Amino acid sequence: MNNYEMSKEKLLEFYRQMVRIRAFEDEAIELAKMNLTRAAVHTYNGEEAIAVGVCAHLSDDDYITSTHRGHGHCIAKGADMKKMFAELMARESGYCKGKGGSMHIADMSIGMLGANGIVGGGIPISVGAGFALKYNKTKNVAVCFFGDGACNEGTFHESVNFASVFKLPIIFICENNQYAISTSVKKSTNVENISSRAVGYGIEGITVDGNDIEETYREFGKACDKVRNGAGPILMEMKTYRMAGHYYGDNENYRTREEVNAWKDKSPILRAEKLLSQTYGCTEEDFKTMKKEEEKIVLAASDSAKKEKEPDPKDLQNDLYDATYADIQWKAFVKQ
Ligand SMILES: Cc1ncc(C[n+]2csc(CCOP(=O)(O)OP(=O)(O)O)c2C)c(N)n1
Ligand SMILES: [Mg+2]
Repeated sequence: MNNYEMSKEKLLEFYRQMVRIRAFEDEAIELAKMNLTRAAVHTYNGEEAIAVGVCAHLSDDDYITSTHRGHGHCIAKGADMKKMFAELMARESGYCKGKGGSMHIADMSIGMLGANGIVGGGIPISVGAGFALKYNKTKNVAVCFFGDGACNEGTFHESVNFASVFKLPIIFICENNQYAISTSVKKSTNVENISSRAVGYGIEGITVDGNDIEETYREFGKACDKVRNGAGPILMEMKTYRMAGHYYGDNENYRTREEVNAWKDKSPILRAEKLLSQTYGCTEEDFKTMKKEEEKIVLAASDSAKKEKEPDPKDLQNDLYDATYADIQWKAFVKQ
């Protein structure tokens, strides 16, 4: 079996991961409702098949960069959910010692270079990572997740152009979830497929159905193999839909309920269930059991994070990048 064919075992594992991400997000919303989160929470509901299908092909030595909507990427890459919840609730044992919140979770031990509150901010970071991977002659890749809104920022153009010129091992993944906050992609972008922009950089562009786990897994697998083998960067657009509001508290007055409901039937979790029952004979009972098991794991992580202590205000100024020190070092270096 090659790297991208589906099997029952793989599909079951992917289903569990998608359900786990959904359960994490539903719990994050509950925590926000209880006023336990300390910064904005942007959930990944409806987009799970992208992170799961992509990260299945990556090792800890492959890098990813993420966005403000990063929980799904973190979980699929193997981040610790208790440390994530602790960060959301500003606890000392969180990924950033409770000082960063949802949009700043990073874990270098698994190649997760960070969520990012700056739209498009992860794109040039992935270029730096890709450059380092090539410079060190590795077979690893950098994967850059960003949104349809981010692809209209200048940094997208500069980054993809640079990556193309230097033939860097990067897969740029545009998660086209149809909106940038309240702006429909139809109003902001004058091409049918964002992947068609690849032509302008002399690289391959591919559009896939981002709600179909079989397709995201297979098509990313093929692209990833090419990039690992030196083909240079590829731009992939994964079409999907953000099922929840932009953030917890969004009134969603820019889209109709009919539109949202129409996408509910295309939910990646529902579609995986259909595939599992039609091809592999799984039952409703199986889905219920798996969902319950995953929810239990997620709730245990959340409950245990709730018990962690809050940071000591005395530590506020610790762990900051010391620009003054860096400046002194730089001046000393230049003098030599
Ligand atoms: C540089 C910058 N500009 C604007 C914002 C405000 N902002 C936060 S999320 C967002 C929309 C991003 O849309 P998209 O890239 O499609 O990602 P999505 O939220 O749909 O996942 C904007 C404009 C920001 N955080 N950073
Ligand atoms: Mg978007």
